[in-house]
Amino acid sequence: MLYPMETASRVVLDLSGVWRFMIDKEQIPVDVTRPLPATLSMAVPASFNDQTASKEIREHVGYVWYERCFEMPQLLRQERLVLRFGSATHEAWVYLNGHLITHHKGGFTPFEVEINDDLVTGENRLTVKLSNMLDYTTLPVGHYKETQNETGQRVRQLDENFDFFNYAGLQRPVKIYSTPHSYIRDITLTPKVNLTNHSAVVNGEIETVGDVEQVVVTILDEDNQVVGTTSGKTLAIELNSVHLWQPGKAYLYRAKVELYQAGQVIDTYIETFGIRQIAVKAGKFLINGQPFYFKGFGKHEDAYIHGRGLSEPQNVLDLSLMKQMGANSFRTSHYPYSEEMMRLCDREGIVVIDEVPAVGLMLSFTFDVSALEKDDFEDDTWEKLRTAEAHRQAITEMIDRDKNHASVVMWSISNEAANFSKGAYEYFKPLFDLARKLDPQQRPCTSTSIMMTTLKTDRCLALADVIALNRYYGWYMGNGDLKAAETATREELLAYQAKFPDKPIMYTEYGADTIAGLHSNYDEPFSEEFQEDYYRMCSRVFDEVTNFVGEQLWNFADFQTKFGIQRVQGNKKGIFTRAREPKMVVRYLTQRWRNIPDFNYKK
Ligand code: BDP
Repeated sequence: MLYPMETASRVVLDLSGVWRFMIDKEQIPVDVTRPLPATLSMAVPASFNDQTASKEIREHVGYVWYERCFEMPQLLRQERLVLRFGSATHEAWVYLNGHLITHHKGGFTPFEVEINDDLVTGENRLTVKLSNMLDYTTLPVGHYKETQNETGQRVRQLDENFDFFNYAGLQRPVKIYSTPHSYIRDITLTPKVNLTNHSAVVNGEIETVGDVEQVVVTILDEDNQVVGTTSGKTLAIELNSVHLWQPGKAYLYRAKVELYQAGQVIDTYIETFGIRQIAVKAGKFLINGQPFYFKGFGKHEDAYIHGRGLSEPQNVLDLSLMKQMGANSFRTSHYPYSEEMMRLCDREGIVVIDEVPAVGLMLSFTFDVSALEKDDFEDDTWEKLRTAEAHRQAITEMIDRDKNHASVVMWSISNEAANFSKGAYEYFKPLFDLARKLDPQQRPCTSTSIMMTTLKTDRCLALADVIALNRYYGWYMGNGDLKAAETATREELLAYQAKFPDKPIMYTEYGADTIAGLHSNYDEPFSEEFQEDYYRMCSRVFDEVTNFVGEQLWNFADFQTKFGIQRVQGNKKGIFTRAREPKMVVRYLTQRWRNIPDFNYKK
C-alpha cells in the first residue's frame, strides 16, 4: 500500500487538527444523518485518553465518536479522491455525510476508501465511530466481559492481556489524497544485490488501475541523477557501482513511476527505497553479506499527552538518542509503528524488526517453569483463542504496508505467545508460511519467546529463523540475585546454541524496573545501581556466546501501562524516563555500544 504523497499528479490534504469528540454512553442511539451531539475538542492524530481531565474518558471501554467537516476544493473534484487513515484503533466505522463508507478492524495498519460518490459541494461531514474493545478474537488480546450497573445498564469491562496502556483513537494522520482515475495502485520492489561486483538488479512490479498505455520507471540516486530506466509493469533494472543501504549509513534511491496515456504522463508516484541484502546463515544474521550485531531496544509508541499518537519530534529525538548511544536497531514492540517512523528509519539507517500486534496470546500464566515442563501440562490457550483470522489480516496488512522498507530486516509474528502449549505449532505454522509467502523480499521471520518457554517446552522453535528470547533472570526470576541470574543466562544461551548451531540467537527483551533518581548503597532492585549491574552482567554473558547476534533491551523509555500492583505510573524498565531523561545506565551502555561495531562483532 502506497504512502500518500504529493507528486506532479497527486495532491494530499491533511485532516489533522481539532475534531469534535464524544464517548458513546449507549443510552440514545447516535443518528449519523445529523451532526454529532459532541461538544468536546479532541486533537488528531493522538490518543483520546490523555487529552482531557476526565477519568471517565480516559478509562472508557466501548465506542467513541469523532467528527469534523471539510470542504473539497473544486479544482480536485474531477480527480479520484481517497480518504485514508494511518490507523484507527482498534475498529472503525467511517461515515461521510451520514453514509457508511468503510469499516476496518485492527488498530495499527492503514486503510482507505474512495469518496467521490459521497462528496457534496460545500461542507462535508466526516464521522468516525471507533471501538477500543479487545477480546479473544482480536490482536492484541483482551479479557472482555459485560456486567450491569445498578440501573440495569450494560457495563463493558476490558482487562488487557498485555503490559501497555490501551491507548486508542485516531492516533495517526487522516488524509485525503487525489489521483487520476487511471492510476498507480501499488509498487513492489525487490532489489537483488551482487556483492562481488557491487551491482544490483532492481526487480519490481507496478500495479495499475484503468487505461494504461505505458509505465515508465526511472531510478534516481541521492544526487538526483538517473541511474536506470525501463518501461513496463515488471522491472529488472541493472545498477552498477551500487550504493548499499547500510545500518547507520543509509543510502536511498528513488523509483519514479510514471503512467502514460495518449503520450502524456497522467500519474506519477515516487517510491523511496534502499538496496541491501538480508540472510541468515550458519548462526549469523547477515546484512550485505556481513554478520550484523543488533544493539538497541524494544520500544513503545508512548508519550505524554499524545499517548500512542504520532509524535514526529519524539520519533526524531528517539532515533537521535539511539544513534548517539551507538545503538543501531529496535523492534516495533508490540504492533506496527506509524508509517512516518518507518520512513524515518529508512532515512536514518536504523534496523527494524517489524512486529504484528500479536501480544497476549497466552491465557495461563505462571513463573513456574517446571510446571510447564511436565508431560501432562495442559493449557487451553489455543482452544479458547479465536485470533487466527485477525492474525492473518495483521500479517497481510503489515507486509503489504512495509514490504519496500530497507530498514525492515525481519518480521516478528508474535510476542510471548503460549508457545509451550498444545496446539501452538499448529496455530503458528500457517502464519509463518503466510508471512514467507507474502514477503517479496523473503525476510527472515521470528517470534519472541517468554522466559517460561524453554528449550524443552517451546513447540515453535523450528519455525523461527532467529531465536528471539525475552528474558528477565534477576528480575522476575530470582529478583536481585545477579549471580544466579548470570549462571542461568549462560547455561540457557549455551544450551540453545548447542541445540540449534545454525540459528542466530538474540535477546529481544531483558531489563529491570528502575526508578529514576533512586539510589542504593546496596545495589537494591529498582535502584539505578541495580539496573547498571544487571546490564553489565547480561553483557558479560552475551560476549561469551558465539551465535548471540543481538541485544535489544527492554525498554527504551518508561511507558504507561494498565493498573497493576507491579506498576507505579507504568512500566519503569526504561533506560530513559518517559520524558527521555537518561538513567545512569545510559552512560554504561553508550560506552559499550560505541565500542561494538555493527559488523563482525562475533566471529
Ligand atoms: C514482557 C512483555 C512486555 C512487558 C515486559 C515487562 O513482552 O510487553 O512490558 O515483559 O514485564 O513480558 O516489563
